Amino acid sequence: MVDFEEIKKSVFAGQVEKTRNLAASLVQSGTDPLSVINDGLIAGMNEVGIKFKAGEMFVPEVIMSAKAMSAGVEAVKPFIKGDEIQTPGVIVIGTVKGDLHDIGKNLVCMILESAGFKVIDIGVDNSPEQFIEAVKEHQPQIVGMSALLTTTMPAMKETIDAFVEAGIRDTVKIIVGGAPVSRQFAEEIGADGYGEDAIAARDLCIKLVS
Ligand code: B12
Repeated sequence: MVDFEEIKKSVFAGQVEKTRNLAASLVQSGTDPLSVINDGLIAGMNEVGIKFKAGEMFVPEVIMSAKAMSAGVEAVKPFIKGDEIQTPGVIVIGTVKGDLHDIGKNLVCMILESAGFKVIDIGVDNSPEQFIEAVKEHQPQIVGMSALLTTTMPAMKETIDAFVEAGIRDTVKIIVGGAPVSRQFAEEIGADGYGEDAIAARDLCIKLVS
């Protein structure tokens, strides 16, 4: 049983180099890289979320924790092997209008790439028009939208409505995710799928393209 306490603490404390080194040494000693991400790095970030919500942690500290988490993910990335099965597919993914939270989206991108998908990451704060432009340019099979704020969740529906309006809704599968998003919400707004985490997102995309 691997002890993830130390790496969780270093994410929580925003220790960038320490987190990078701990993540590297865990994978080098044979720990599953996805477990380092989920049980170590994300688990540490979840603690940050709790303290942030309680007003016991502030934005600069949260940003340091986010940086520590990203450094850990970078260290682990080379150890994530592509899936044996070829899963060809293009996905355009971004956060919706008004939402700057990109840590989760970046993780989803990384896991999808490791599964063989071509990922077009359009970044944060995308208007429906920007999603539509990206679809026209890259012709993906899947579009992924991420939202971390309850106030930006409606932008997901607005984007889907804009796809209908632009006549491109049926050309793509639309998937949504982010902490406040649920399967029920995804169904309500007419999305084709919901993924609760990066692994679920990968499995969903494989299912949608096969
Ligand atoms: C880090 C963070 C920030 C950082 C963001 C840095 C960055 N580059 O992303 C900073 C400090 C900038 C920030 C700012 C703000 N934040 Co903030 N933030 C967080 C925090 C602590 C962690 C989010 C995170 O990265 N989680 C870790 C990742 C790995 O998880 P995840 O994003 O959920 O992603 C996973 C899944 O959801 C899924 N997924 C994600 N996207 C997608 C997409 C698809 C298609 C699929 C299938 C799956 C999927 O897979 C991911 C990987 O497993 C959360 C608390 C929390 N616990 O969520 C608050 C939180 C989201 N923030 C919050 C708030 C209020 C804000 C601010 C408004 C604060 C302020 N007053 O300024 C601003 C808004 C900025 C903006 N316009 O977007 C609130 C939102 C409350 C609400 N109900 O809407 C939260 C919940 C904190 C709280 N409890 O109050 N924040």
